[in-house]
Amino acid sequence: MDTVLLEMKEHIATITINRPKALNALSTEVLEDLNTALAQVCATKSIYALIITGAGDKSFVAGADIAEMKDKNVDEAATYGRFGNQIFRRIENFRCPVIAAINGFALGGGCELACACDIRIAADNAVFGQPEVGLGITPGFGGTQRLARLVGAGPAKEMIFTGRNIKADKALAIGLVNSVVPHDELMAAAEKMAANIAKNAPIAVANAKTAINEGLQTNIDAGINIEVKAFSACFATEDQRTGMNAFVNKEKVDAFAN
Ligand code: CO8
Repeated sequence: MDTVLLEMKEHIATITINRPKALNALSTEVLEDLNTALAQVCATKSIYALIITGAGDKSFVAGADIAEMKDKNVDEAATYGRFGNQIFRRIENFRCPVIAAINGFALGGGCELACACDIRIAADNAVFGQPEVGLGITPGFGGTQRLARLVGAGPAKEMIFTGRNIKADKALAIGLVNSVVPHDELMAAAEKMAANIAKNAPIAVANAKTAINEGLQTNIDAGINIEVKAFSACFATEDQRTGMNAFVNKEKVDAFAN
C-alpha cells in the first residue's frame, strides 16, 4: 500500500490516508489501498476500534481526485462512484466502531468519508464542505444521503446547494461532528475515544452498532425487534457472563474475551 498507512496497536487500528502532496485526495489507488487496509483490520479479530485520519497538518481528505476524474464518461463515472460507495458502505457497516479524526480539509469525498464513520472528532482547523456543484457534479460517495441523515435536510441542502465550506465550530453546531479539539490534541482525543470503546465487550458494541444502523433504516417497531435480536444474542456470549458476574460480585472486568 503506497497511499495508505496502517498501524495496529493492542485493540486499536489507525488508517492514515497518505497522499499529503495532493491533500490526501481519493484517487483510485487510494481507494484500493483503503479497501485493502480495511480488509486487514477486519481480519484482525483483536481490533475493537478503528481510527481513520489524513497525513499532514492541513487535510483529512480534500475530496475525490479531480484530475483523475475529469475525463470520465458516464459509465466510467458510475463505476468510480460505485467503487467509492462500496468502500464507504464497508466503513459504515464495519464490524467495529470507526472514528474519523478530521485534521483539516474534509471536502467532497472527504466530508463523505467522515460521514460514513460512526463518530467524527474534528481538529479546530477542520473545514467541511460539499463543493461538487461548483465542479458541475453532485456529491457521489453518499453525500446526498448520509449528510442529510446526519444533520437534517435543511443544513445538508444548504451545504450541498451553495457548495460553501463551514468551519469546525459550525460543523459542531449542526451536529456534523461529535467534538472539536485543538489540532495538536486530535489524535490523543481519537485514541482516548477508541480506548473507551475498546475496553467494553466487543460483541455487545458491534451488536449495538448494527442495531443503531439497521434501526435508522426502518420504523420504530421493526427497530425494536432489531434491538431485541441484538440484545438477546449477547446472552450467548462469555462477555455477558463476565460483565454481569463482575457487577454482582462488586469486581472490575479485567478484560472481555470476545
Ligand atoms: N483532487 C486532486 N488534487 C487535489 C485535490 C482534489 N480533490 N485537492 C487538492 N489537490 C491538489 C492540488 O491540485 C495541489 O496539487 P499541486 O501542488 O500539484 O498543484 C495540491 O493538492 C495542493 O492543493 P492547493 O494548492 O489547491 O492547496 P490550497 O491550500 O491552495 O487549497 C483546497 C486547498 C481549498 C482544499 C483546494 O485544494 C481545493 O479546493 N481542492 C479541491 C476541493 C474539492 O473540490 N473537493 C471535491 C472534489 S469532488 C468530490 O470529492 C466528489 C466525490 C464523489 C465523486 C464520485 C464521482 C462519480
